[in-house]
Amino acid sequence: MQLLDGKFISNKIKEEIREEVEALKKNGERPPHLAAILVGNDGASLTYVGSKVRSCEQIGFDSTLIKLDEDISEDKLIANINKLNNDSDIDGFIVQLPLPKHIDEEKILKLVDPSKDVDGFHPYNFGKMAQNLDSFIPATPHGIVELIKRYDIQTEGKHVVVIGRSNIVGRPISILLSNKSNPGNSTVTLVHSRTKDISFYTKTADILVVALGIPNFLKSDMIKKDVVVIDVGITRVEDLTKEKGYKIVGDVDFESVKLKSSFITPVPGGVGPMTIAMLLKNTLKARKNQ
Ligand code: L34
Repeated sequence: MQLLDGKFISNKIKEEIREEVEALKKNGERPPHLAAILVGNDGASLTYVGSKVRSCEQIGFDSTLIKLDEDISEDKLIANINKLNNDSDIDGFIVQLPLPKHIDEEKILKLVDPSKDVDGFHPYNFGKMAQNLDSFIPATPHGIVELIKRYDIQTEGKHVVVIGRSNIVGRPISILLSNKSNPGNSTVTLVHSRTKDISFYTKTADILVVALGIPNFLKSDMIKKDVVVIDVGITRVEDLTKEKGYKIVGDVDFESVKLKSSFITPVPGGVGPMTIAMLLKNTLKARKNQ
């Protein structure tokens, strides 16, 4: 078993971007500028957005964090989005999800200018991705593809089973790995909550992407030997022995599954840090496109 060390690879990517930013600045150009809108005070969202802003500082990006009240009206949120769309100093921005229930997420994501949509959630970018055209690829699936690439894991002709069909992870990674590309060219099966007998499919997988948000869902009796396991789950579970009062648990029963797998991502330190690195990469791309 070999660990897919997302923490290590993400630091490498950040260093690569930092060097590019330095070169931009030496050329007299301004650095990329990322903005993030955070609505409410969800603990996990605060951590993720905080980490995104800190990473910007590390690599020489400008960043702007816009914190809005949990009970902000949809109209006021939209006004903030329009402002960022029209601000030529901002290269890209994200609206951190989830949003409070009274706000229509789908409506909001459609209002982000596709040229600043560094999350790749706008239907325009999602459609381009699905047609294998150049676009912003959502950071988490983009990070998974990059991890596979950097560890030189072969995907052509392999059976990839994706568990979960979210717009953020399951659906896009299933598209990316079935695209005519490298990594890609896989035979992809997408299973979900309405699939009959998920184990039937997971047992035939060469590569498994587990993104359904149920801690320890994937057990070792559901996989064949030497499978590559990508764990996208990241649930906070109360643990009073820890300083923060919780621990982070993935969707994979790591201790048993690792014994049967060829490669496996840890949680934390796997896909999470890669998500942040690829958001930065998308922001650099947005800057260059301007
Ligand atoms: N708009 N909303 C938007 N874009 C995104 O790309 C996200 N996502 C997901 C949630 N909502 C979003 C993220 O940023 C998930 N996500 C994310 C980002 C970073 C990490 C995890 C999820 C991360 O850094 N995870 C660390 C542990 C962090 C901790 O201590 O909680 C890890 O090592 O996995």
